[in-house]
Amino acid sequence: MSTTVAPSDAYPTRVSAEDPIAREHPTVWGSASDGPFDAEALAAHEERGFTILEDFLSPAEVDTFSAELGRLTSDTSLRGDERVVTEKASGEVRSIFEVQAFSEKIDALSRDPRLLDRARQLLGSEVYLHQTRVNYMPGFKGTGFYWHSDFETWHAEDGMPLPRAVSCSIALTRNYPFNGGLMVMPGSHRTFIPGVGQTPENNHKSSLKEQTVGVPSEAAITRMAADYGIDQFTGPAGSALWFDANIMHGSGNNITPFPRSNIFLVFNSVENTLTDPYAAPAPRPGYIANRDYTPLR
Ligand code: 6CS
Ligand code: FE
Repeated sequence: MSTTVAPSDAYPTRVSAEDPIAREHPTVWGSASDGPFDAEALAAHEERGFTILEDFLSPAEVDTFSAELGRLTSDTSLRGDERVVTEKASGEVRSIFEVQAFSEKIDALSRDPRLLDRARQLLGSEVYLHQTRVNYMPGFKGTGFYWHSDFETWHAEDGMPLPRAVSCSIALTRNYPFNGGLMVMPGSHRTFIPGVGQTPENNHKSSLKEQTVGVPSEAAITRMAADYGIDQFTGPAGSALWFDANIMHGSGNNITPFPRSNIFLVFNSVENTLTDPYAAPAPRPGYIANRDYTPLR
């Protein structure tokens, strides 16, 4: 069984074989003169596929956004909203998508020059928000995300042509090594691992709780862990992790008393707007894959 792929598909996925594809596109599309990252930082990001900036938000801002997150996760009127994803077991809030629609403060943050200037520099163009979410990984029962490439899903299910998107994950709580912190494989973004298998209808209804389609095999993960190693995003609240759309990443469960909360903003280049899904029966809803490409100001 093989999936016919669109002629312009540089990264065929959800096919019958998991043959790695060498990335033919850059990770950094801009240059040192385009923004706050200097040449050394850009070279490191190109090489590793991620950049950690500590003290990205001030302690006062962390308090502001933490209070905002608390307001959103305790607002029971939001529970019925499809943008609010709950934990399978406990029913607690796990993620809130399109969070800027619920919070003017987070909407303003997405337009803050500290973010916009860096996203534009990394992507070499004007940018818009492909997706936003707050992840609230509660203590004791917080479940993680298995290994995956975001771009593999965004390509297959949202029709994102190229890996010309970057995520910024801002920690609102301290990320310890033990409370479900994000793990990344440095350098893995330069290899695209096709998913095997077909995308079921309305896959997002289950994949946002637990992704099963499009994840790499254990053999591929074993090989990549040997080739690239595993780094963990740890650091104080207020730290920001900028990571390439195609980097292999995942997070473990959180059985500690310490919740792990972050704000997750995905910037896509306005030169990389969505087409039809490359490997799914229908596009995902706009709150997961935004189709308003108006450049962020
Ligand atoms: O499917 C998605 O778009 C989401 N899934 C994961 C596990 N990470 C990226 C993204 O938020
Ligand atoms: Fe992800």
